[in-house]
Amino acid sequence: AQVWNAQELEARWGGWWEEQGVFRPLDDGSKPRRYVLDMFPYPSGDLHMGHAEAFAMGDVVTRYWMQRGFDVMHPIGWDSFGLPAENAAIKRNAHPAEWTYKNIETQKASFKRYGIAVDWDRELHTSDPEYYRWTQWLFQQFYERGLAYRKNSPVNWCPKDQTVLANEQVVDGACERCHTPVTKKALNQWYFRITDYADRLLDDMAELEGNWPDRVLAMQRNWIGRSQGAHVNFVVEALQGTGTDGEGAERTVTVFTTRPDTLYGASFFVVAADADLAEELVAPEHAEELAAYREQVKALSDIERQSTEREKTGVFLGRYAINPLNGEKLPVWAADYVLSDYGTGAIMAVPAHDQRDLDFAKTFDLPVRVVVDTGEEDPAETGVATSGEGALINSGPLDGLTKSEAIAKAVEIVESAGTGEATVNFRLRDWLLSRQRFWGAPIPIIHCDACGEVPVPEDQLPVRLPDDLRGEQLAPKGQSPLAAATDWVHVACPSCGAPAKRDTDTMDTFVDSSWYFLRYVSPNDDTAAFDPDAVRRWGQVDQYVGGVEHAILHLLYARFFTKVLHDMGLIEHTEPFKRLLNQGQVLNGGKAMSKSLGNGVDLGEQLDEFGVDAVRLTMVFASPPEDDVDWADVSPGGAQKFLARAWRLAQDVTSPRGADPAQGAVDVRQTTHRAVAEASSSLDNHKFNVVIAKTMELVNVLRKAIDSGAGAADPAVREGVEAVAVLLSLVAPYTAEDMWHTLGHDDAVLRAGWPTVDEALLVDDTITAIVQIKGKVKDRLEVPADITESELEAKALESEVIKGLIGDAPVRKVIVRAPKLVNIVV
Ligand code: ANZ
Ligand code: ZN
Repeated sequence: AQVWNAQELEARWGGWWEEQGVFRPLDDGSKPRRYVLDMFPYPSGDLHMGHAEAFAMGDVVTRYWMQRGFDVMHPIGWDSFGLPAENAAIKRNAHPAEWTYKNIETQKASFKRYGIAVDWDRELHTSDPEYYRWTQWLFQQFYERGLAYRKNSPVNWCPKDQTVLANEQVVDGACERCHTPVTKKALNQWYFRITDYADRLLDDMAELEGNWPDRVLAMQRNWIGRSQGAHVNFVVEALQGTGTDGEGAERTVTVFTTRPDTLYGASFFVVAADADLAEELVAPEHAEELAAYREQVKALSDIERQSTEREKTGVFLGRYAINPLNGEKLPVWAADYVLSDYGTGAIMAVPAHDQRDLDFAKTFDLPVRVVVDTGEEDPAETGVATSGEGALINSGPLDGLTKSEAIAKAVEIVESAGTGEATVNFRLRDWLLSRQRFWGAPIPIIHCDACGEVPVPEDQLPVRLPDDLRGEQLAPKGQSPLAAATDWVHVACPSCGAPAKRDTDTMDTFVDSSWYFLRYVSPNDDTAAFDPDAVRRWGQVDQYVGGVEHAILHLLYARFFTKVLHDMGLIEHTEPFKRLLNQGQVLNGGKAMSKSLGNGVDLGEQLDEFGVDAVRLTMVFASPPEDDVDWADVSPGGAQKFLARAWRLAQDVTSPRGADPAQGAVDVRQTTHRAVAEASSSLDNHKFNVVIAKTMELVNVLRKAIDSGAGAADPAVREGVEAVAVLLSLVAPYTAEDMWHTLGHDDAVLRAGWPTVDEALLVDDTITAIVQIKGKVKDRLEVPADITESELEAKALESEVIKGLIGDAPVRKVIVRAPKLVNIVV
């Protein structure tokens, strides 16, 4: 007798699906379209367990929608620019492309073995000139619209790696790669003006509600950080020599506050120590002290600066700011806990109601004045600022008002006096996109002494990376390695012809991944980044699948790009990803796999030992897709046994194709139709593990039917086994395909179509209803499945058991949930 053998099945069907074009969408309008996308992999080496988990989940959705009759596009590509390739090249005296494309070949072979239903014809690499040409083109579109610009500003700088770091690359104040403390350095860098889209990035989240995980929406919202508040102007007195204002002139400094109601509680004024403003305001006798303090602040990260654990530090500037509401003079300080790039970089300090201000006031012995009576103890005594609701006190015209009334009133007063206005402030910063690195898309700008910034003409794109730099030449040296490629750098200005220089920075790889989902619709188009008609046909990504580590930046940037492209009139939709699924992690022994713990599991070894199908099935069966899978707790060996059992069913069926299942055993048919119905609803609710549980139940019933009953010749058994093959086609492609062909079909099982459920087979004739008294189960009744609420109530109250228990006690309430439950309250 034949036995189920994973290697044999993989050899038999590997490559066949691609030959048959099973994974390629028709794109001819004959069926409704669906677009499924897994976040594309970085080609760091071979596939690992994390990929295996993520892609197994995305594939369930893809294959299910294919079976349901959709024309599904499920593409794959490679996020193939980035630092690891550059580091490997430096170490091996090679070019980053060598390492990158070799890894891609390895990973690609593994993906094919893993049987993912992707259309390989759409494969893309972000490091191909055919791709980055359009990344550069998009940069220029942004540039023309004023959405890409250069500015000189302090950026995170790793003194060891000699490169700029994005905020997310700074972990606890240190470089995430080499752990060197990060400093700030003023540099001229490129930015995307994502802050122009802050409101829309927030507001459009309404349409994602319920379709994206709540925690991801919360993280996006928090990152954008909209604060409702006011700008209030303070006049800083007797300031000498402020340029155009002349000698002795006054100078207005604006603060951002979310609590204008507390204006009467302001007792000092603070500007960010690292802001130019601090230097402009400082009185000459304090200038030296400030300069020393600024040096000290430079070395700190924003996180350290805002830490509540650190002792507050600061320098008095010898100036006073006048409170526009009551004319009070507030001493002006410079401190590091106020950030230069948030709000206006200056605050009015209200120590009674803001903990940071209170800590500062305690350190420097500054006054604390309560202006909101919250009923709590005096902050000056307790050291705890109060932020609750209460009536205003010590606040002149605001006295007696509630917090929100006082906010409105204070805004009204400053607005009518012309000393302030209501405003909205965002935490979101513009996106710093330039990197002093080699392996990325060159910024397509030429710098000319006469003309300034000149975009490379469109017909000269792509600006290709030079291919003659190797090893040490790629190492970071405080400026981009491209600066050393002299032949490459020196060009004629496209505008005036004079000698000019290329921009030597490359783009953050997040730029590449902000539009790749659009490229897939027309991956070989060499006339445009994407074909707008094709984008219209496919629309949004219907289901996006990827890790929660991308919950903020990648998704935010992709959303931003989508909105800009919409505004350019190139696409209709404004959100890229309709539904988002964050798959869990694969752990081992309850912990993330890591080299240092030595608990890594090698995917290749698992596949060799158990076969692709058993590994995939184990991933999906372990838990709902969002939950982590602990590889120490699962049993790929058990999955193998189950697959072998399912596979044997197909070998045993003897009834011919097309036999009428209605002639077969009804109980077998009921199990089949119930399994399919429950699988459908579980798939719609992303409970993929339940699908497997239902399939297992069905396999058991079919085995029994074959071994006894009407046996292998029963057409109801054939119907059931065909359903098993279709259900398994979502997770165990090799086994399912083989079963399908054993059952006499020639076409791919993915083209079988989802079994049609006969509703009549779903209803049980009778059902067991539970009768409770005050929530405790007291009796069980066999009732018709379609019993009405009033019939069920009557039956319950007539039950001898229940009558005996209730006795003479009056029935106060009867809750009925037909056909399953009655709860009587006495
Ligand atoms: C007075 C005040 C009184 C404040 C009070 C708070 C409570 P969010 O909600 O995060 O927007 N602030 C403004 N700019 C700042 C900066 N550059 N660095 C550090 N802190 C800054 O916070 C806004 C509040 O944070 C502002 O409202 C300001 O303090 C402070 F009982 O003004 B508040
Ligand atoms: Zn020029």
